[in-house]
Amino acid sequence: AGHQRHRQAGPSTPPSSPPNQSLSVQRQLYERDFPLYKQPVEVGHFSLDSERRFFNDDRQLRYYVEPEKSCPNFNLRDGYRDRFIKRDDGVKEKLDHILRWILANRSKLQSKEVAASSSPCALGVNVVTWRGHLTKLLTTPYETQEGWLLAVTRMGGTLYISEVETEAARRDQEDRTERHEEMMYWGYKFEQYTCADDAHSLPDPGGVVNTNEAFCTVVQTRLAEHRLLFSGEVDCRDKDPKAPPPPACYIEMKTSLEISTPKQRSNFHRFKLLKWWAQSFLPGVPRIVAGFRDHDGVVVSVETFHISKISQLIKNETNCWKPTVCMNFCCDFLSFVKSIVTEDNPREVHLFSWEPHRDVTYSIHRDSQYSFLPDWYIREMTS
Ligand code: 0WD
Ligand code: CA
Repeated sequence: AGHQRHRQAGPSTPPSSPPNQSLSVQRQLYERDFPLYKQPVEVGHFSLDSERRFFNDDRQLRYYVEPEKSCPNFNLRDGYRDRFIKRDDGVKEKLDHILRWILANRSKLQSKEVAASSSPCALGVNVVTWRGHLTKLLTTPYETQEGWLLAVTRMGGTLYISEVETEAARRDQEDRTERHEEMMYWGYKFEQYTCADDAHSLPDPGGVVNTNEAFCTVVQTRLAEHRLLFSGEVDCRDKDPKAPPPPACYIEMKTSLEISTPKQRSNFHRFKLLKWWAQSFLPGVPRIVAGFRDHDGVVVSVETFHISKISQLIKNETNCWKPTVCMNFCCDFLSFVKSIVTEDNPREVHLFSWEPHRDVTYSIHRDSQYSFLPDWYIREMTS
């Protein structure tokens, strides 16, 4: 079990100014100018095949095929019983795929600037994580339902951030209804109706949906002083060979209940678009293709959302979210983590924890169940 650490000064904090021991998530604290967020650059990608095997290539990348009609009548329930192979979500992969990618591509990462600097950090980045974990941070100031646990380890000057499932999330997963279980399939089925395996072929709605398969982009960017390296799953790309290079050619696919009342529209803007925006803004994916479905899982319309236009779209909504609050909170959280996690030790984990209506706090664990950097990675990076 962990214990709250009492004030302890690290190398970057003189004894006279110990780091704060908690971080507030109150929105008004983050309403300032939009922080610097450099255009994300794709530094690589990888694929996970139907058996969840890692490949350092883009074999799983798919190509978007615009539906024939704007009202396409896709039945998202088709194949749920007989043509669906679901990934085993009991297997916790933590950062493993990203770490494999890093080992296979180390030479591409170390810039001259880093190699020449006086305090070289092995990778030249401050933070390594999944895009999905950063999405959770961006939406935290507006989240009232679900908390999170993020495990952090510093090694070679880089902070590795990996999510730990909360008790509440584990319960929710166990209590999922049959209907909810099926609805989780609908998003993948929509991808199958709209994505083809290569630029010249058509989607195959008669095939099997296998959620082991994934194509992930690895991007590098900077949020204020934090150099970030993260990976995110990408649904498909523009099939035009003249489309801009990644990540600008990527497209995120989503499904959502059709909007029929002003209340539904307002909720869509205030809650769903926040999550959609945060997820795609982070890696620089410029557009989302949304399939609006009815209660029976039939897609009744398809609409494109441009990420750069979402903040305009929501401006007339009262009590709405602000991109600047999301980004400033994430930036301050990373600075908070950096001030707390000062010991370079792959076996130590600081577990940052947050529940709605609370501050972010942390506990420290050594050689515990929370350690997440695998030996094969530690060995390779410290030799
Ligand atoms: O084991 C874990 N605790 C996690 C594993 C947590 C988060 C991610 N992952 C892994 C999976 O290997 C997955 O391939 O990350 C990959 C996706 O990472 P991400 O892009 O950082 O995650 P996120 O942005 O939350 O999700 C992107 C897509 C989702 O699409 P929608 O449109 O529903 O947001 O990745 C899928 C899902 O299709 N996805 C997952 N696939 C497999 N395992 C998972 C997951 N745990 N979470 C989301
Ligand atoms: Ca998606």
